[in-house]
Amino acid sequence: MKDKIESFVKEINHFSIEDLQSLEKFRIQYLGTKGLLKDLFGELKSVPNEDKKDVGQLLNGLRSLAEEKFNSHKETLDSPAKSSATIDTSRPGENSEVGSRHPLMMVRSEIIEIFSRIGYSVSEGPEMEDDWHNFSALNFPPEHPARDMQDTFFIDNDGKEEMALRTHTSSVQVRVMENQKPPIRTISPGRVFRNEAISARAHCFFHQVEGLYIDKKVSFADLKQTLLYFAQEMFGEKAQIRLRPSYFPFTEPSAEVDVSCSICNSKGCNVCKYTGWLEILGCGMVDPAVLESCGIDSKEYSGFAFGMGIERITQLKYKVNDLRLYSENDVRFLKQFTGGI
Ligand code: 2U9
Repeated sequence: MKDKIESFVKEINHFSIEDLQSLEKFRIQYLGTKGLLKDLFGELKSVPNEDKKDVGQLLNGLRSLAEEKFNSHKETLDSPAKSSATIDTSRPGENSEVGSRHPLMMVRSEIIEIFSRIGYSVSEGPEMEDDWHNFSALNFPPEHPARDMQDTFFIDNDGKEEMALRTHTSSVQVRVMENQKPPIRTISPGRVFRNEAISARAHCFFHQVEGLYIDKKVSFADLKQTLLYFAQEMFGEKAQIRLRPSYFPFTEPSAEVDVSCSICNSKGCNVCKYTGWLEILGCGMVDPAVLESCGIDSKEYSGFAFGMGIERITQLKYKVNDLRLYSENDVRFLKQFTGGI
């Protein structure tokens, strides 16, 4: 009996199954109700008792072999795409979709390119900051509202010095000033965080690019010319800017900057709210107290700084009116920006 089983193992292994017909033949011959296995299990009765266990195990192995062979060929023949014999090699390939760059990253790259053409380097730094780099070195008074939990995300630091998610990338520039001697000409793009309810016009995080230029005899005229250059590179050569006096703890004097509305050629439309101007950034001369805090002699050096929200520039360039669209990853929105740099 044992020899018989061994010869059937060989027979099953050599049985060639090439199509559904030969598969059915195999099933009937070995696994069917009148098949070989049924007969062999019937013969088990006449095997001497002392051999029954061994022969039974061999028969179970033979049945598994036949079942596995049947099942694996059935699977292949039932799904012809998997069988190499049925692949249509003349069929044209399927296109895989090409992704697109995020609009904020496209505008970020464009801003970096514009400033790198006039000698600005790019500086990056941590998103989690200490009080000194985010507030104190930048001349924020102790009672300033930005230091409040309502405006800033503070982080418990296991009993060590309290940390915060940076509220601007000025903190990166404080680090540059602490580590580098002037002349300094750098921009710092990055994500910043504010404790705000999310709506179409506000978000708890957004992206900034801040700029800093420190050297001997840097003037407000240098600042104005740099910003005019930026506006014309970003919004077209006809773009004009205007400066309105403002206040920031870290700059003195300070200004907010508007660019002429390119949609209506400054004639007035609903985008510029019939003023002909669109606010794009804030700027000013670095407060001497900030220079001194960062180890730079304010009698020898002066500097200017500016800051802009990348979302705001993208909104004006691509007419995106809801801030939430930037972080929802809706492909219907993102697909519209294919082909950017
Ligand atoms: C140092 C000193 C001064 C960066 C500046 C602004 C003005 C400004 C806002 C624009 C829109 C922030 O994203 S926003 O909400 N920024 O108005 N930022 S001056 O001043 C600095 C930076 C670094 C050491």
